[in-house]
Amino acid sequence: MTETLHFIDGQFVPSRSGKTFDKRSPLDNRLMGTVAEGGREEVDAAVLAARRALHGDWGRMPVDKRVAMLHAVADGITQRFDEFVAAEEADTGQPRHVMQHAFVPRGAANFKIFADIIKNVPTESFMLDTPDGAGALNYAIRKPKGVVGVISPWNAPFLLMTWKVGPALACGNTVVVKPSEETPASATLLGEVMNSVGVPPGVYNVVHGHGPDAAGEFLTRHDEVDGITFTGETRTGTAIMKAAADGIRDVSFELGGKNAGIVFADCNFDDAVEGIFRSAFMNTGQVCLGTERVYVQRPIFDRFVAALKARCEAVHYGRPGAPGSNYGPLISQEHKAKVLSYYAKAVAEGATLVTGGGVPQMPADLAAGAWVQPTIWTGLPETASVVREEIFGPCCHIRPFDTEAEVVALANANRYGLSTTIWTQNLSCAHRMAAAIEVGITWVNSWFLRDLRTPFGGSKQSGIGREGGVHSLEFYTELRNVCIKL
Ligand code: NAD
Ligand code: 6OD
Repeated sequence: MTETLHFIDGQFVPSRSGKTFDKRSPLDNRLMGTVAEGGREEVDAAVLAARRALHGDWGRMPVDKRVAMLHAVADGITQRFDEFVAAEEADTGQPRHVMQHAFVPRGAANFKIFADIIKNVPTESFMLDTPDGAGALNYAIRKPKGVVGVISPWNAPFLLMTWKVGPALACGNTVVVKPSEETPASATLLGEVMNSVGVPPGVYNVVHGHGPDAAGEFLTRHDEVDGITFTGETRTGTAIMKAAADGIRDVSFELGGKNAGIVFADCNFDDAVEGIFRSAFMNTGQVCLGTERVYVQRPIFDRFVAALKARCEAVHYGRPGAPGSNYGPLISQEHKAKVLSYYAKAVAEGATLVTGGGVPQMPADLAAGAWVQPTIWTGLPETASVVREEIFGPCCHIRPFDTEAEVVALANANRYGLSTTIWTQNLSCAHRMAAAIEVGITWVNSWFLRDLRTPFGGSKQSGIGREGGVHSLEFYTELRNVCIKL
């Protein structure tokens, strides 16, 4: 049994109230331990510690030293790689290879990339002509935004939390993180790394707890928080934006998606099947960039559906690291109930069930876990719930199309605009599609292939702002202009 504590001002502490909540394993619903339930007092203590650090050692630290420290954080993560993998595995139940090859290495990379970027960022300057001929020099300086509230979800906890904390710290801010209540472990472990490499107390703080009327909301409403960066559901984004409006605080949002995968008849067939399989079913479909709507050009439609069905039926459910296991459970019993309610709705609304649609037969020791089958439907209109709404589970609806214009209209007819994946060997078609589809990220013949220097974020109701590379600086710094009359 574990006891997960807050990390405030460099110390691991319980809640003053003594309140905790239970953490259960997604694999078998076993009680794994308790997590401190933060309230106003913990949020207040963390934010004030962050404010002190901002004006103290961290604020005064030369950039070179800060950059070296963030490299040391990245190295510290790498040195404790197996512990981070174990923490993520225990919280999410996802396959070990996903943690080892994708999610945990990104934690270290998220610190390195922004440390390197901050060393090399130029600022603009202008020479102004003045009537007396002397001129005036304008130049911009970048300052940290201040105390940044980071609110993160459970689906790729360490990757997504460090994707915010890395640039925030690189830019000289201090942070208070409120990780998802479902996945508290890796954020807490990172506190140990911060202490071990000498990051000053108060620079990185973690308060555990829930969202509405709890630690999450208290953080977003705190007067001493200068900006809020959030990844999660669109409707939570709405609540956070309202809270931020009260203090005129800036927000950066990475929200939900209902992403289209588009497969043209001229694609490399095997690559497309594998690519769509990954985009729809990796992490048990719990990826914001994942594909829940698939459009396949008519000449290859039946063959594609059959191939994807076969791929789904070949998954191996199991514990992370068990021989052959490549498919995990959903995050929780609540999420399982939500996904299964969509499985029922799809059938009620007239779907043809190609595969899945329920709960797999599991061995006795895993039977109580949050397992659901990878599921494919066809035959639904675009108005059906499972075609319009984000489910965030291992499922997709596949529909045939004939022309480029038709599929562009289908893909765009949704309130979300996060990402798309397009499979074709016709590069001109790929360029036309990329320009026409209303999303923040288009992948062609690939999916979730990330270059951290590029702008990342969502269009429409999938987000506000772009992070990644120098774009992260737009949120995590304030630009000030200085004008000197010569
Ligand atoms: P969620 O919105 O339920 O929770 C995210 C975080 O917000 C949690 O820490 C939660 O405690 C907190 N929270 C909830 N209500 C709050 C409130 N009123 N005030 C302050 N904090 C609050 O999301 P989730 O279920 O953890 O994650 C899944 C969602 O995240 C999906 O919609 C997915 O698409 C989205 N997501 C988006 C991206 C992206 O890059 N666009 C990435 C990952 C996940
Ligand atoms: O790769 C990233 O930076 C990122 N934010 C990924 C989001 C994954 C969503 O589940």
